[in-house]
Amino acid sequence: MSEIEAVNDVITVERAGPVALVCIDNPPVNAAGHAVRDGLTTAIAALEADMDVRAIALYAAGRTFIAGADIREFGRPPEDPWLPAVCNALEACAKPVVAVLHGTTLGGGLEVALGCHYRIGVPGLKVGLPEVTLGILPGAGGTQRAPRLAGIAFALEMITSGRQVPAEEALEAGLIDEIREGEPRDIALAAGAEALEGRIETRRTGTLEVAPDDAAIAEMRARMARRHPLLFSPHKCVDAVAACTKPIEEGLAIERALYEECQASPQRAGLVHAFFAERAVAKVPEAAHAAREIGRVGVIGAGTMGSGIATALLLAGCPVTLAEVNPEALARGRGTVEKNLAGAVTRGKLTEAGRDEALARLETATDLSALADADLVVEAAFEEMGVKTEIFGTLDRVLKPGAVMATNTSYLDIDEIAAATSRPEDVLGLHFFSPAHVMKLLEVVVAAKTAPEVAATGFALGKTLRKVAVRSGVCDGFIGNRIMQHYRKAADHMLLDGADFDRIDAALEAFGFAMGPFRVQDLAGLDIGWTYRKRHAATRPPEERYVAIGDRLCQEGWFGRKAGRGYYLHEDGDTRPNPDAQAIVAGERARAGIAPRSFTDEEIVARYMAAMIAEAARVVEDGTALRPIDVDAVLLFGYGFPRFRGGPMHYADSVGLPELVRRIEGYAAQDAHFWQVPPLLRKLADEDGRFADLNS
Ligand code: T1G
Repeated sequence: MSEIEAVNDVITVERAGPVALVCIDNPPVNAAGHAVRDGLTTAIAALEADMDVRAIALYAAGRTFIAGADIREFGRPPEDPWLPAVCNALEACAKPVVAVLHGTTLGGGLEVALGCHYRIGVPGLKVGLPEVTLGILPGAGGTQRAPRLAGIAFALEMITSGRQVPAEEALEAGLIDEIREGEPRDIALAAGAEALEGRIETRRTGTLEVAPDDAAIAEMRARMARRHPLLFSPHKCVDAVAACTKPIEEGLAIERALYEECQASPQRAGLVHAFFAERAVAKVPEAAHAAREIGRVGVIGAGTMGSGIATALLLAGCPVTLAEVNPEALARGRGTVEKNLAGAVTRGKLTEAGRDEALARLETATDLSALADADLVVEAAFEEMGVKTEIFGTLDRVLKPGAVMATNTSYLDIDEIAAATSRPEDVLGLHFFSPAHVMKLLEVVVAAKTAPEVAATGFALGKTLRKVAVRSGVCDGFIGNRIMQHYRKAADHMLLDGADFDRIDAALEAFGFAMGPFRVQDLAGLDIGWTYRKRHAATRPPEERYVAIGDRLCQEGWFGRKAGRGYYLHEDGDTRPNPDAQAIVAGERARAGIAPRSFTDEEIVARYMAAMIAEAARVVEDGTALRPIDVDAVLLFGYGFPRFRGGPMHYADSVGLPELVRRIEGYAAQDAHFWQVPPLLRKLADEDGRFADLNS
């Protein structure tokens, strides 16, 4: 007869004769928050003292064993007992302790398991130490115990990459001792008995010898210096693992000191903010509505964007009909999809069989009537209102009732597109980013008449595609491109005033952006911005300062990488500033009567960020974005914003809002039209508030 006793709300102990089963039940992911740590500590102490208990087995309820420390507790004063103490108590326990792992046993969860004396994985288990992705390092013994089981080289790779290791690989590496089919509780019960009978070989990880491997450590130090020159924690991870050849107590003390340095770093705050941003964006008013069923998806337009969207859908398992009126363009589009899928195979993201299945799900058509059975259609045709309204008019006649009609427009008014149909409630924007099968961001643009369940369907599709879907209202450019247009102007102003484009790019890349604004434009094609500027020429306020350098480059046909030249020359994979572009810059400065002045890197970053934050504040203020954290997600996942800085709104909070107001007012002395303090920013600054206050 077994009896179950609750230690607290999240930990229970079940006694089955001499075996005690400790169950962790803290949904959704059994994070090791205070209650889990406290309950485990109490349970272990009680079981150790209980003469009737001779073996202990840990397992968890729900979808996973402990998925790590409770990240929400970061930045607050730690509450006893700490996780390292829990792991040490498990390891020191005089009775054999077995852990049964399932789901995603990550971070502190794996560290708890490493403190136990034997580990069994359920098929499908993944283990990992992803702390580095949060700007920290495994701080509950992971850097000391993982190398004792799996060797220094393996532990280094796992800890510095943060990757999830499948059960089979974990077994081969020695991180777990066996893989066993069954329910975690049943396995725990059986394994507890086997442990006390000596049928499985339990041992304390901390007592194991670790073979020194100075070469692996030196190699990883060099790799981290190359790959992550701006990041803090990857280097500390290597330092911590390097201490594992010392006696365990000494190594643990070094790990702890390094861990605390990481916890105190602003990068940790930025990376944790990014983690929550990725998840917060799903919390939208429409989430309460049931999404419509999506089977076949139609994609209209077989250009780069349409083919990329079709690829993303195929990779996610959706059947796709790619429609394009021009047969040659359609054939090229199919070729692009095939090339994209082949690339996924080369990168190891897709098997050859998976590629064949994906291609079998693809149909093509030159007539929109082929979309009659589609449940959702994404239009990615030419970016012109007349083209879009004609297509939507046709879709209105062809599509079955209840089909969702999405446009991938980047700038056009979706209310106007929706008005071309008799069912505007079924219309929304799904704004993908190029390359659509790679970029994580998806803006779900909810128009004035979009039905809530249609918006919910957009989010459901985002989830299927494993994208970060962010809700945006309708405006020129939606969240991302609207903010981008503004900070690019700030970059153009600096360029005209004397900061060279390569200097601006370099300063922003040193700040952490994946690419500076001029390099990005060369990559995307300078003609995109040109088209946009031409469309807005008629409505541009006369007092707006206009920089025509990009237009001049386009007039020469220098559209960037695809043309071999733009701001930069692109030759054989090599890029260097285009001297002709530099001459155009010099000519425009002279034409405007500007004596070029010098900018420090700091000033370049400060102005660029102030422009970004100002427009972002307006986007929040006018309701285009639901919350500041949505803006952060857009810039992080679609615009190469440095993840360790958390996004522009998080960064603004870290600079201090009164300081930002002062900066913008200072810049306004030269250009009062461009530099205006958004009322929301001023209000928060006056009230000593932060953008983060608006996130909940
Ligand atoms: N702490 C707090 N909340 C967490 C959490 C965590 N560790 N992990 C997930 N959540 C929340 C998440 O915010 C979401 O909440 C819900 O759980 C479901 O998550 C000492 C210090 C486990 C693979 O980094 O990678 O241990 O949005 O939507 O897709 O060395 O969550 O519903 O309100 O992501 O099924 C190391 C982080 C911590 C793992 C599940 N561990 N989590 O993915 O669900 S540091 C991690 C994940 C540490 C020690 C150190 C994933 C998942 P809400 P979800 P999912």
